[in-house]
Amino acid sequence: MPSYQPKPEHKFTFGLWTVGNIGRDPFGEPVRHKLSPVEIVHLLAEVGAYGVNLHDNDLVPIDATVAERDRIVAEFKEALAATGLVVPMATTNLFSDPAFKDGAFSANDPRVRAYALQKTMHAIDLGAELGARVYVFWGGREGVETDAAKDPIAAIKRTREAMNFLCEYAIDQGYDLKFALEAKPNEPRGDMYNSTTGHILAFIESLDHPEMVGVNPEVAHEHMAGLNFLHGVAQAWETGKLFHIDLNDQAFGRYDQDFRFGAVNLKSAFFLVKFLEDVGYGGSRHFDAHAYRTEDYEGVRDFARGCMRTYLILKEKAAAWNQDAEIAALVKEINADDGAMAPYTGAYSRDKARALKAAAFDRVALGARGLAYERLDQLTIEVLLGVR
Ligand code: DIG
Ligand code: MN
Ligand code: MN
Repeated sequence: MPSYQPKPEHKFTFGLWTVGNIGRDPFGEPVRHKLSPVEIVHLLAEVGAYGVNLHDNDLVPIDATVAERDRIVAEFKEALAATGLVVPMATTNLFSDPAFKDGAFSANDPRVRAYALQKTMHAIDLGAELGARVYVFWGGREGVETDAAKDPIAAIKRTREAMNFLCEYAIDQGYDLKFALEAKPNEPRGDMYNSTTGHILAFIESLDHPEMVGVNPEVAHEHMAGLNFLHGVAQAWETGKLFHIDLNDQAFGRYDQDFRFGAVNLKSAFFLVKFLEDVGYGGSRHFDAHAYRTEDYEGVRDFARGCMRTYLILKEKAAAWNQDAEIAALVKEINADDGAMAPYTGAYSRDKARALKAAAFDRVALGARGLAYERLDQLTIEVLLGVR
């Protein structure tokens, strides 16, 4: 029986805030005592994670002195050295402090916008110092409860100005960093800007340095918008912009549940894992999720192990799907091409257009053909259920 033991080459990572989540929610107080960043590093090492990610203030309190900051970072580095964990990604908390209650980069108050830039530059310095190669931006407060409060064009322009400034800062500092923007449609703001991965892919093209900016799609956030997560990830990948990914799970039409990976939509998790493995995605498999509020720290370990085990089990199911002869035959049949349409494909030409306009098609026959997707999907379900 395979062990499904996580290994460094699987690149499974967790944020300090994930297994460090103490179970506070809008309707209840914490249920778990707070772990220190060093304790979290050791917990992640124990369950077999490859890396640990962080917001600046997950590690360094917002009011820490420079000396305190340096001590905390030194202790954290010792824990990393002792466990072998790495820090592939870092990010800024621009959503917890009341100063950001109206957003950070898009805030109406120019002092807040300037403070957000200052805080992010210090956080980028911290991430670079810890060896991060990807820097995530999640605009947790970039939004409105009423559109009376903010001009959406102003919000876009302010965010673009901030991203251009910070790209230049990273270049000026000589940091080998890629920026990954993370979308979410709402929560904690009533409505958030850059609400889906698609919005962000368009936004990136308007930046001064689009080549260093990509996306960090999160399962729960696209599901909150009622979207097919794989399609957003595929579009990001196809344009070379899948710089990072936040794996978790989420029932459609709910608040951001950040469930254990595969805990709700096993079939969509399967197609996602199959895609990432088929295309050879080489980035972190980052679980931006947390244990149920019902759990103690043994349950938190179960949560973390479950994220990684489910990924590895689905990776094995994806290989089985790819190797299944009946599935392969159906996929071949579905994509059959006798070359008859070749004269009409590819780049436009006037002759091609003329010939195609004159071509005869049997529309009724085109519509009558059965496509056997029921058979193919049933076979997929049976691979997932372990009977193939
Ligand atoms: C929430 O999904 C966000 C924050 O946790 C963090 O800024 C980002 C990093 O993955 N995800
Ligand atoms: Mn989330
Ligand atoms: Mn996330």
